[in-house]
Amino acid sequence: MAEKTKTDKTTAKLSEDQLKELAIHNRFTLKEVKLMHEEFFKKYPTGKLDKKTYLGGDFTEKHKEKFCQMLFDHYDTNKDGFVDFKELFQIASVTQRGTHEEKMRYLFDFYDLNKDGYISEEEVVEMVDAMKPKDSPDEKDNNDDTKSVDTRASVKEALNKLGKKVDKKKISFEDFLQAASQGEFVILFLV
Ligand SMILES: [Ca+2]
Ligand SMILES: [Ca+2]
Repeated sequence: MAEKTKTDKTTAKLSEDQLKELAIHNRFTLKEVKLMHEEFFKKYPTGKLDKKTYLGGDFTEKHKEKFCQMLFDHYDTNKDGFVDFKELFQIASVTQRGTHEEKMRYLFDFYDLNKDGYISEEEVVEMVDAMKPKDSPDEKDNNDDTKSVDTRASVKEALNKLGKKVDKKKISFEDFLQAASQGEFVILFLV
């Protein structure tokens, strides 16, 4: 049972046609896609990045592990427990070549943890908590509940600042976009 060998030969590299398709639909040149594809397979010969490898990477600071797990889950769009080249490429496509609205949509979807189309107070609290360093001296004596209360107060305050546009503390994508255009989302996401 423990022996679950992953001899998955189906995770072969993408074909030239598939790469061409990706390039066309994502505002990249074929040369750029090929290069990224090559780099990805050099790093992950199986074509799959698993969570353990991702979390063990240089970019994961210990206290941000929860946040990195959330990021990984967001990248893994088909929820098979791995991030493959196509999934990773989609991120590059949005962050490097996307329009402002596409980038905002991506950020919005990330914060919308339960994917109901709204960012709720709970979701912002959870995200902010995940991003907070867990080992700062001030917080050592506090338990998780106390920390959440502090976070909740800051989040409430930030949401109130968006109050005129936010209905019942739930932010729709339109609210989000409008707030972002006025620079207000910076307040919201840096509490
Ligand atoms: Ca996946
Ligand atoms: Ca939601």
